[in-house]
Amino acid sequence: QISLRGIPKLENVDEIKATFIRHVHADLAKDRNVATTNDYYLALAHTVRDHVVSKWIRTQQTYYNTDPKRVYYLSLEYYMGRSLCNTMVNLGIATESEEAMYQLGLNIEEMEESEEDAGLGNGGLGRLAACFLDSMATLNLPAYGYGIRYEYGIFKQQIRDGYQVELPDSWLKRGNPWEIARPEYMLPVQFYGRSELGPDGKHKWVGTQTVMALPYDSPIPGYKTNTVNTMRLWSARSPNDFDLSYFNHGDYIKAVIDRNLAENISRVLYPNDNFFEGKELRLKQEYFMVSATLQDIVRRYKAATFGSRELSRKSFDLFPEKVAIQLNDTHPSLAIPELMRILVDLEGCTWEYAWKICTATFGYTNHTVLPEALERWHGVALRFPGDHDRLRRMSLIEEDGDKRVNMANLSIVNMANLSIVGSHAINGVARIHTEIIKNSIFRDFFEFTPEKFQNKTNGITPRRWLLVSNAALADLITERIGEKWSLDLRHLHKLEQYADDPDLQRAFFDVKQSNKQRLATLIKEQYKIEINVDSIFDCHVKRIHEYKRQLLNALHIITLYNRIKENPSGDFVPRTVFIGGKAAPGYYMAKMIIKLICSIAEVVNNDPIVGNRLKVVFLENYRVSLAERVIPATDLSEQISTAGTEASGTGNMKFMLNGALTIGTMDGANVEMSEEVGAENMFIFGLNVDEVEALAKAGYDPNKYYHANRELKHALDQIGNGYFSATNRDLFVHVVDSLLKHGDRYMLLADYASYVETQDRVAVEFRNRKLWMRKCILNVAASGKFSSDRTIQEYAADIWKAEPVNVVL
Ligand code: 26R
Repeated sequence: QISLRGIPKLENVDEIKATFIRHVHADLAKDRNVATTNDYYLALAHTVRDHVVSKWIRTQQTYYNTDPKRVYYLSLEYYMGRSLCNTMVNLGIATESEEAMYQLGLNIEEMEESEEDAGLGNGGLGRLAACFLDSMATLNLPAYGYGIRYEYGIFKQQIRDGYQVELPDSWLKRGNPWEIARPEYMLPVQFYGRSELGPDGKHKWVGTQTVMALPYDSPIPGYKTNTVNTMRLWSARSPNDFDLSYFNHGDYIKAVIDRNLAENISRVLYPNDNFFEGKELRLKQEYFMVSATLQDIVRRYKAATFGSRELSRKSFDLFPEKVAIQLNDTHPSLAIPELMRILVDLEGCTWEYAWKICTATFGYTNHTVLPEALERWHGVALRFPGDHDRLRRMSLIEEDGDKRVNMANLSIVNMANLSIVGSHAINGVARIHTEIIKNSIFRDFFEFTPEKFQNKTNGITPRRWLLVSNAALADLITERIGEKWSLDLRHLHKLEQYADDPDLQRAFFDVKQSNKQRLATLIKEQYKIEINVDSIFDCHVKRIHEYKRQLLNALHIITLYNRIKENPSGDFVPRTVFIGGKAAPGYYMAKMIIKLICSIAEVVNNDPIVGNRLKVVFLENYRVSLAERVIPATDLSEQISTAGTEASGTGNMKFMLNGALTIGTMDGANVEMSEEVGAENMFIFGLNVDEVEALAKAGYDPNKYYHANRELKHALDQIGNGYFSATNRDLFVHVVDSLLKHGDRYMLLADYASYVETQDRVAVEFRNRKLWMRKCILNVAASGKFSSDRTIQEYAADIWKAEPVNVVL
């Protein structure tokens, strides 16, 4: 059996065993009678970490000695998931470790399951940052990821009585073996205060409150390379003199207790996805991260010795040649005014010179076009939260007289506009998305500086999303086409020639079937639901949002259910619909959609007439580690956002790489996927962007579709009249109203008929196993474009102008 994870070398296995046992004893002070699975996980993590550190140190030395242009990725989110298996795979010690644990009589999979997800992200944007770190290291780019070490990541979702309940994610409670605190590099961050003109004519920022930023470093090992980069996350710490007034007044206990106030800054990730909430604490998080990071970047720039005879650089002329900073959406874009402040107020540069340096340094990536997601910081709202009267009195447009603009309150900062003017490159994340930002939301800026705008279609790392999560498929591919694909995913094209090969089709089918079996077992254990592994595994997993149209999926489920009820002996292709995702805690409609799906599941799954022909599963607490189980087991990937709303999507790519077929709209990266694989090998449906626009312009009336389509009307009536909520018949009235009475903003009704028709084709084609497997293979073969290695190469060449650095051990 050829395995990309490598053939175990016996001396390495012995070494791993010895180191592992030493860690159980020395770090955990336990023997085999008392050690828990988590202890074993920690011991193995430390063993693997031992293998990383020499490469890590060597990489950082090399960067210091060769002083290359460095890339800084700034993000408020990193959705990393688990590190153990990923680190072993990237270091090439996965098989050895497995063998070592096996020889010790331990179950490595169980140990891996003991690791908490690092859930420091909401969804797409945070997971993209994690994939980019993997690709930057694999491509040997001298790169750093900077962010916040939230004590609590994205909340843990529980479903109680069909409703989402949020619980805190205390992911650090049992320690984090992948981080190292670096108190020696702690930095001060200033808040509040005012600007004063000193006698030297310089402006000084005085009367501030200080919060300390304590860095925690985690290694980011590249795949099949010596490069190990650093992710540096800041944790807020109170300075020793935090509340001097209390110390001075002798209230020592109160002073110590209040240290918490400063440390709240890095307490918790804001769980909003695509919804801007102007909270002061969030703005503090953004500034905290940016200020600490820029101090670090400037320090590193100044300390460089290579290529400059100065021991410490004093001129900033070379700054843009040595530093590229990428802003992951607008969240870190206070970096622009902060670098201006550093250069002008602290370093004595002129405004014009500083501005040149800034624009040459920054790049900005936009990840959404939804207007409610755009960050707009309101000066007054910020200082007086909730004081609506004050806001009205101070509003920009004075209500009386001749409606003059009140200049004193021109204090709304549109962070996207700031990011655009302060950067030399602005990019969208899929071709269609880039066209939309150029033609609509950023049109004025595009007309002003068209040369700044670029497209960088997203990608995913094939390490985590194939090698780690679907080793069986990875091995199968390698058996056929060799192993070059793992470093250059375009090599997958070589599979195309075998699309009709019955042996490969059978092998693909077997891998999928065993992945489905594994997921079914997990579901059985957790929810006591019996799943038919021969049914279509139809998966819709992503954050719950109206624009992602989980509700359209629900309408289809109801339609299938009604058809079975109307024709109980009919011939139906069995289907299991999996829907999973978190709703933002304050997003009422998203939470009601979860409740609706759970209510439909309750009815469908317990109806004896339905049997094993239709099952509905709401996957609780969908997250990176659960995605690694669900995606390899999927037959049909749901990517059904209203055309023009999903910037790119990256789940779509993960499913394609794992041999699922896609039902989707012409939105985001689906467009490019269909271009790569051919529209005939996907299930494309619904209105395209132009048609959505035209319909909106002509006046969209959802009721027209409601009255014209019997099955649609039936499904909506059932939701509205309590068919799925017998104990509270009005429960879902608001859900139906959002479609029929409040305009159906995302045009579900307009796309319903086309969606259902296309789902019917899916069912027919699924029965034709040869045809289905052929399409699966063609999809995998055509997924090479969607490697984040390709994406990162484009960023490096077109935006960062950064070169790889070879690390020699
Ligand atoms: C709180 C507010 C400021 C906020 C807005 C938006 C917080 C978080 C977001 C997340 C958005 C920007 C996001 O995740 N966008 C997704 O980015 C992915 C990576 O580019 C895309 O694939 C996906 O289509 C897009 O929705």
